[in-house]
Amino acid sequence: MTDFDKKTGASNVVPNDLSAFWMPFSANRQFKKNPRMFVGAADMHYTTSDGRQVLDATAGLWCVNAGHCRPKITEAIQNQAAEMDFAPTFQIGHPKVFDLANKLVDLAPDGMDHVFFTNSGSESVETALKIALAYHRVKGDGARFRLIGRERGYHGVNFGGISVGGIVPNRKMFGTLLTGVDHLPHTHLLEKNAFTKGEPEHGAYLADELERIVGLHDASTIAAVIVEPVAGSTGVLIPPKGYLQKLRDICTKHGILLIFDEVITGFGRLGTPFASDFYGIIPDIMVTAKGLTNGVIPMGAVFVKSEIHDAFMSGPEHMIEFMHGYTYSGNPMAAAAALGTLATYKEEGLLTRAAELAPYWEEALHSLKGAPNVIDIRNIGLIGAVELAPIKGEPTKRAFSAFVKAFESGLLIRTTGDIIALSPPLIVSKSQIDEIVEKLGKVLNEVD
Ligand code: PXG
Repeated sequence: MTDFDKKTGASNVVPNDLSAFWMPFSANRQFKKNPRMFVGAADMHYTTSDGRQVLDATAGLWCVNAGHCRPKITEAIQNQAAEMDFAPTFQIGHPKVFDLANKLVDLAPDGMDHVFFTNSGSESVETALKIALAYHRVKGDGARFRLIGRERGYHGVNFGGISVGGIVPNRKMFGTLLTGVDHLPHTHLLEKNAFTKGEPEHGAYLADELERIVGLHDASTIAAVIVEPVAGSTGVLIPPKGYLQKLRDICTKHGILLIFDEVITGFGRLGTPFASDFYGIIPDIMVTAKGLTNGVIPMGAVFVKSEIHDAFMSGPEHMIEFMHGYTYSGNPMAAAAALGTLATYKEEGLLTRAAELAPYWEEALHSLKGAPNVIDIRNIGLIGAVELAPIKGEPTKRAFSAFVKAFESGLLIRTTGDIIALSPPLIVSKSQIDEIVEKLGKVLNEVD
């Protein structure tokens, strides 16, 4: 590809030396021997550096919910860059961030009337955990310091998030982590629930483990429970029927805050604005990022119930109520991108589109049952997963080969362990769903 930009110095020519960039969550040496580069994107497709089209079955990294390079969002960013590049939000404001906050709380479940801005899912998680701890303290209940996560949970990569998270390789290298953390068991019951369409039947009882944890530590020491309503990163674990309601009931009973990490489920992934709407369960704090700006400018948002926000609003009025925030919390470029994104979602009905497509998606995906090495297929909303049997002694290798083969055949999938995760942009058409499944089927037949 060509296009050297004289003004910025940026180039779409693939550089000869790839060594300087230490790539995140990547097999750096493997990649640099045989790089895969995207240089363009539009709607459902990426363009590679060798000029091929790749169908995006992962919405980038679960974030490009409206599809790529959508005009309203592009225009919003372009205009904002020319109008006002940056403005602080510490002790000063700019109108778009207030407008955005109002629009977001209108979209959020009832009672979640306040929003705190961050720049990523990881920062949203840290913010939510800090709000939970500080909330109990401002209420005079500061002995509630414990945080409860779940095995296989993913809550980003910062210290709070990996402490409550439950993905072992993300934790084991990093020392003592936060103290006072405990974990619920994960909900993956492969023997009982394999090939379930939608919500699995078995496993609601696993929420009762929270009662055991409360019994062990005493409720008066527990600040919050954090879970992903649908666990994404670990390989798509869908909550068993009744499980989330049980968690909600146990938290309410013991005065423990329930935090839903909706970084991947937020903004239409399940066919409702949030998973909370899908399951009819309102948490106390809701963590979001990704789809908030269509992934275009980094931004996260933490929603809280009024009673939590209001508990902080005491003391002298000139005092800062919550000692927390990021330089870029609610910055103008991100706010503009989010407003453009929300407008696009609204105009195109994207926050409910997954509900219309879900039955078609489900049938298409489950047609892969019987393909070589497939030990489970699961789906909910516009999320899907195909779990493969690992190669003996070489975990992750089979799925990674599938990823590389899929890329070569013009399909972008995500893999984690030996699980293939799918989450196409919410603009996907039925024929593109067919294409995803057909291409994936071929790949599954080709990998060893
Ligand atoms: N919480 C959840 C539930 C997430 O899925 C984060 C927090 C952290 O967000 P940031 O913006 O800090 O990355 C995430 C991120 C994958 C994949 O392939 C998932 C994420 C990120 C990258 C890849 O499943 N989720």
